[in-house]
Amino acid sequence: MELVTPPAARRLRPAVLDSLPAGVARPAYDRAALRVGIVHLGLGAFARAHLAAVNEAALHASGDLRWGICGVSLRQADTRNALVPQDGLYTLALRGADAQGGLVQQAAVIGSLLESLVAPEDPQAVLARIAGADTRIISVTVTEKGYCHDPASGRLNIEHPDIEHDLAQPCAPRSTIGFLVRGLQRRHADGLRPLTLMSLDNLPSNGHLLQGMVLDFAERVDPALAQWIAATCAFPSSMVDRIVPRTTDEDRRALAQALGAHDAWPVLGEPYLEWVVEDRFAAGRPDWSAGGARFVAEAAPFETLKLRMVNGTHSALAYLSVMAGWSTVDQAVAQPALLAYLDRLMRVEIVPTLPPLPGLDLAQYQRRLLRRYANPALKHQTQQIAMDGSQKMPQRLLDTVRARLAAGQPIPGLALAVAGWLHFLRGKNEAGRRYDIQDPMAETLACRYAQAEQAARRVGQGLEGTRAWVAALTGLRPVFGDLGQDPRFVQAVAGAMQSLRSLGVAGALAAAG
Ligand code: CS2
Repeated sequence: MELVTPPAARRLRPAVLDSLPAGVARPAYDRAALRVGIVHLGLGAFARAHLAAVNEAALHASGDLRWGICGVSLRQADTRNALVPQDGLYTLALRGADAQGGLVQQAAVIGSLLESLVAPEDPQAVLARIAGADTRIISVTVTEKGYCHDPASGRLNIEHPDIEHDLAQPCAPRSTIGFLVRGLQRRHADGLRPLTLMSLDNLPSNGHLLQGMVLDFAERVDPALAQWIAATCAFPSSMVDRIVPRTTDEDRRALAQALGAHDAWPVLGEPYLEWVVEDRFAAGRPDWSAGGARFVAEAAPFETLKLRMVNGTHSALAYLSVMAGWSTVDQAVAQPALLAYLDRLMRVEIVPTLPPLPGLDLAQYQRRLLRRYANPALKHQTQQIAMDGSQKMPQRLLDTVRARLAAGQPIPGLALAVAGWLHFLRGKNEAGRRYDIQDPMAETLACRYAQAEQAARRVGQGLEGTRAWVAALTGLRPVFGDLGQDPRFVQAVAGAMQSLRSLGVAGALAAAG
């Protein structure tokens, strides 16, 4: 991302806060007295538009200044480089549209990010923060691939090069799990109190998943450490929901106009926000309910709802749209055939697989979701959602497929979504425009794709050839588990694939209706 360099005098920073336009919210608590109580791994746009925003509301409501955030970037220095001259301040702009389609924007300067670290530059500083006496919560948004796990089974992939490295090298970890366990190891050795490790990523039972991986790694380092973690640290699961598109230079320019100050690293999001989190914390927590969080005993039903309805349809629409050349989500859902497909996919195929959530009106949830997708102010790129499919498919679409097949139910819409992903893997859209497959398993996928082409050539054209092609790709166990061995699945995906190939995306969607 190109950094727009502003005239230094008008850069967003504490000294300009008083001169911002009246409608822009800003920190009203004593920022100088704020202490780091939360270490956040994965300082991307999502965490800054979600956790930090909710935390900001809690700081305002409670005045409890133990809960400042130290943000850690696991790879790049760009966020830290942009935020240091701003003393950690940045703008969150929530964007929607009025009835006429005009932009409606609510901007707030967030102040709870006290420190930004770049892990590869200074892993010791990160470990020291995790092992800090005041640290009570470690939160994590490193995206699906950041866990170095096997997506189908949810278990730590101990052959991952970063995990191998971190098991061998205690002092300078590279992976999220390595940092967590090595940091906890120090806390344990120093006799410090246990803390809470909280995943905010789009993974099913994200707390349990994180706990399983941390314990697996810790067990290999020192069984006594693993025992201490298991007995004393908390791993609440949570469901998080807010659409946060990648910020563009155009967004930065527009925001500079609105603020009268230049923010080099703002975040944009939709006004909608949900956070349902299990109320199991080992060393206290802020009262995030002030910012809209809901504390529950069991988050799993909410996670399943969100992963299948929101993320499942997001991925389905992303692959089909990239192929068809619809570059943003609002543009995609303006296509009547795609909208009708998503409506049916949810109503007919996904909803019957959901666990009961008393009081939830699913028809209303679905209508609201489609309205969120239609938000014209977000310009959410379908290519952005299409990233990392190998890590996303299992919990977003394949678990739903499994649930339906187990109940003997048909899967035409889900099969079209899966076929959409496989089609997307060819690396060029229907107009012949090429794109890169951004996926941690890109090499494996490319190799499988070539094998699938070969397998299809051997069998010949037509549905038989397509079935062989689909069987070769869905035989990839780290993604599909044993689904690739289920002829009902392979058959349904092959049918959808035939339709995509012969009719194109628009034709296949029309035929599906
Ligand atoms: C999206 C999510 O990029 C993606 O894969 O599906 O980031 C989605 O926008 C959020 O989970 C919404 O809460």
